[in-house]
Amino acid sequence: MVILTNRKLSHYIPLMIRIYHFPRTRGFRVIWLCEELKIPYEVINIDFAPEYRFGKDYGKLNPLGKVPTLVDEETIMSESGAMLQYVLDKFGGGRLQPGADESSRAAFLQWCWFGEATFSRPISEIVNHKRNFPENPKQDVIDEMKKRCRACMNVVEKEMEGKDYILGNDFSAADIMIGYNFVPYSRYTEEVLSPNVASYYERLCSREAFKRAVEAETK
Ligand SMILES: N[C@@H](CCC(=O)N[C@@H](CS)C(=O)NCC(=O)O)C(=O)O
Repeated sequence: MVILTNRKLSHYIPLMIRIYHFPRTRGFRVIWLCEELKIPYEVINIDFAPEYRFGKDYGKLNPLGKVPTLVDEETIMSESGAMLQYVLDKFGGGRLQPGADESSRAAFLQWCWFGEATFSRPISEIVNHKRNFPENPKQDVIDEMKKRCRACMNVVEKEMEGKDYILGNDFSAADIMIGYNFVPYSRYTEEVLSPNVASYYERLCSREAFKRAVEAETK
């Protein structure tokens, strides 16, 4: 694996999956999955300044100027959950997701979508609100988003009773979709993780692939 920073995109020939990333953002999900599957990938940590994100190079890959972006040959993607599904389907060989005919498939899809569409969303609203209105943040907006974050956390807390992973005994990519949220949750709501969630998160952090992913994104 090679880690590059701010490389000129136009001078670059892709040899493996590239993940345009910024440390401690959603691209971590993709890095973590690649580590779990032990497939080669490359991280390109971009300059997060709007001038770069909306500039002529990166702006072509990701018109919303967000991270992550995944590039695999001709394929360009800008939704982390879709990237996970793409990588699982193309390189996973059936690992880390139940098959379409398995009874846990619906739960798998449910928790993957919950991870981004429902749980990440209010966390991001707090981040965006503070970033866009640093001088004049609206506390009632932030409080409402914190309430929504807590509601998501309560759902996970209840679901994790007596379980190792969100689908039961087996780790899956749904744990990546959900688990990514725990650090920004604590940082932006200023709340500690509830007991079942805290031990779930510890279990996730103790995975070798998780540790390698942390190293890869911060190199
Ligand atoms: N739903 C998208 C969200 C992407 C997203 O919002 N990324 C954040 C970093 S985690 C970002 O680039 N924010 C900058 C902005 O919104 O301007 C995904 O899952 O990839």
